[in-house]
Amino acid sequence: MSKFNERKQLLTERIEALVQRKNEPETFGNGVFDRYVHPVLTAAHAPLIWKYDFNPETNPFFMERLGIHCVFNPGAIFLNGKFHLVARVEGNDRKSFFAIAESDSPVDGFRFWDHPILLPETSVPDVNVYDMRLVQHEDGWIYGLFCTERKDPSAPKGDLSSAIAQCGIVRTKDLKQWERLADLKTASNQQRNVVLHPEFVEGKYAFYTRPQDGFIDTGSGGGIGWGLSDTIENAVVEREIIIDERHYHTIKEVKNGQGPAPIKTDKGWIHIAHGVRNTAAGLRYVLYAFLSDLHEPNKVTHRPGGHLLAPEGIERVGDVSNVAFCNGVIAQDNGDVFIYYASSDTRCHVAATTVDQLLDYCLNTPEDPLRSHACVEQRIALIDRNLQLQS
Ligand code: M1P
Repeated sequence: MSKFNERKQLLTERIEALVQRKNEPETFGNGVFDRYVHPVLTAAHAPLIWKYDFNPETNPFFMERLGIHCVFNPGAIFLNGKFHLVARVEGNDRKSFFAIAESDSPVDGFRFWDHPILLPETSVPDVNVYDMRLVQHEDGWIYGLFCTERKDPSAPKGDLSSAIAQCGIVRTKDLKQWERLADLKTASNQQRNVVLHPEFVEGKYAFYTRPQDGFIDTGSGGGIGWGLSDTIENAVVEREIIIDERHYHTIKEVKNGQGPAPIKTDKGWIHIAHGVRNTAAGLRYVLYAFLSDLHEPNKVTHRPGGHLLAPEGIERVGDVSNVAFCNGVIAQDNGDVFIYYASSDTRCHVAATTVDQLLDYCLNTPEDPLRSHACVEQRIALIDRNLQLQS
C-alpha cells in the first residue's frame, strides 16, 4: 500500500473512532453538575478534508497542508432536533473561524459539517473572530454575537500586538445562511463577551457587555455591563451600566464576562459567566453563576460565592493553561441543561445538570463573605447545623 493510502486509511479510521466514541459521566460529581469524561470536540475532530490534499499526485505523503491547532469556546443551540455547537476553530496560522458540529446526542457523536462558516465581513475586515454566543431571540432570528478583532490603528510603530476588540453580529434562521449586521456601538473602545438577551426589554434589544480600557486589561472598567438598543440592524448602546462588578480577592478580581445567554426559569434568569484572577502562574479562568430578576434581568438577585466550575486535571493544560471558559449552553424543555465549556483554549467539554439543580445552587449557595474570618464563620455555621442534625 502506498504511503498516501496507508496514512489516509489510518487517519480516516482514527477520526471515525473518535467521533463514534461513547461518552459517560464521571463517577462522582459534586451534585451540581456531572462532567463527562471525554471532550466533545477537539482539534482531532476536524475533518481530514479540511487539512489534507486528497490528491496522491500532489500530496504523495498524505501530508497535512492546513493544520488545525485547537477547537474551543463553542456556542450551542438545539435546533431541528439536533444539538449544534458553533466552535471556535484555530488553524496553525493562529486565525480563528467558526465551524458547526452536529449530533443527535448532547454528550457525544459531534461531527463537523463539511464547510466552516464563511462569515460575511463589514467594510473594515475582521482580522480574527471568536467566541460566538448563539441566541434564539423572540424576534424570530437566531443571532450570533462574537468578538471581532482588528489591529489597533493607534498602536505605536513596531507594536504588532495591540488590538481592538469589538462585538460583531450575524443572524440566521438555519445556521447555513448568515447575514452580517453592523458591529455593536458602545462608548467603550474594547468589548468582548457581548451577549444578546433572548427577549425584548422595554421593547428594545438588550445586551450584556464587558467594557474594558485595554485589550487585555480592564483598567478602571470591567464587570458585566448591560445596555439597550432600539434596533439590532445598527445596534447602539448609549447607556451602559455595570450589573456584576469585579471584586478584590475573589474569583473575578481581574475580569469577568457573561457566558452564554441566560436561562429563563420561573425564579429568574440563570447566568453562567467566567471570572478571572491573577496568580504567580498567570491568569486563572473559572466559571461562576448568578441569578437575576425574571422581569428585570439586569437586577442580580443571587450571587453564589466562589466558582461553579474550575479547570481540573488535563483541563488545566493547553495553549492558554488554567482556563475554563463557557459561551454555550443548551437548556431543554424537560429541564435538562448541558453546559458546553472549553479548557485552556484547547478543547470542548460538556457537563450535564438541570434547571432545578442550577436554581438550587444559585438560591442556596451562600455569597462570598469577602474576608477569611467571615468565611470561617460561614463554614462553622454549616458545621454546627450539621452536628445538630447528627446528634
Ligand atoms: O484566553 C482565555 C480567554 O481570554 C479571553 O477572555 P476575556 O475576554 O475574558 O479575557 C477570550 O479571548 C477567550 O476567547 C479566551 O478563552
